[in-house]
Amino acid sequence: MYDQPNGFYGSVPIVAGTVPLAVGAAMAAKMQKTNDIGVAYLGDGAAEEGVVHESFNLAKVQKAPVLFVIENNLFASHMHISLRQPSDMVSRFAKANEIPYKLVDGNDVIAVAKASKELIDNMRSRSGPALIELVTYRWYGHVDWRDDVDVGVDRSLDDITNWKARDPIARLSQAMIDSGMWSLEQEEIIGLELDKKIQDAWKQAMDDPYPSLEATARYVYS
Ligand SMILES: Cc1ncc(C[n+]2csc(CCOP(=O)(O)OP(=O)(O)O)c2C)c(N)n1
Ligand SMILES: [Mg+2]
Repeated sequence: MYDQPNGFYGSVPIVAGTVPLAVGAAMAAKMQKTNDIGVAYLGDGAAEEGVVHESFNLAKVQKAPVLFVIENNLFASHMHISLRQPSDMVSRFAKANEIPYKLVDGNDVIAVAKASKELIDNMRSRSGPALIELVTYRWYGHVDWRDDVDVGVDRSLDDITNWKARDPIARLSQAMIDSGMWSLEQEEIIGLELDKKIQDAWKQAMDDPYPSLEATARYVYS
């Protein structure tokens, strides 16, 4: 997927493949003297790809205004980070490249917003990359909606239960209710609206006919 007018330079199935694209976007913004920045979202598994380290290095030496957002959910496919890396802290690679970074509770929406804003404000004033590591947890298997599905995932039910208690959406909602910005009734209404949207989309997907044979090649060749 790609949406240039909205500044979305692509999502691809190749893990880490979009990280250098974000550095390129940041370089373009810098050369064109816009106030834009590049943002790359990647996982703890993606941080094991060579191109990510080349991207960190290039962004640093070129002072590219790019924010690397690492969603460290402790798993890559079905393997826990302890089986793959000598440390569970991915932001150590920022240190290695002398890139300013923050390590944040990734299940705390407000903390993530505050830390990101600080890094981005600094980035805009002095240029150059920054990195934010969001510590979170993969609830589900790699390719399914159940949490016990991936062969090889060896984790305790306690872990999943404890992490589910830190659900970022529930925590944000509770914080908003506590501060009087939001109510349980409003949450219920939104929940019902979303349920209906999902049910309608599901029904349409199940009821619509399959695409025609010609449609498969449309937009593939020009
Ligand atoms: C270059 C490449 N190698 C392997 C894969 C298969 N693969 C898909 S997702 C994934 C794990 C990614 O883990 P992480 O970056 O931590 O992302 P998460 O799914 O945990 O958010 C792998 C190995 C791939 N898509 N691309
Ligand atoms: Mg991961």
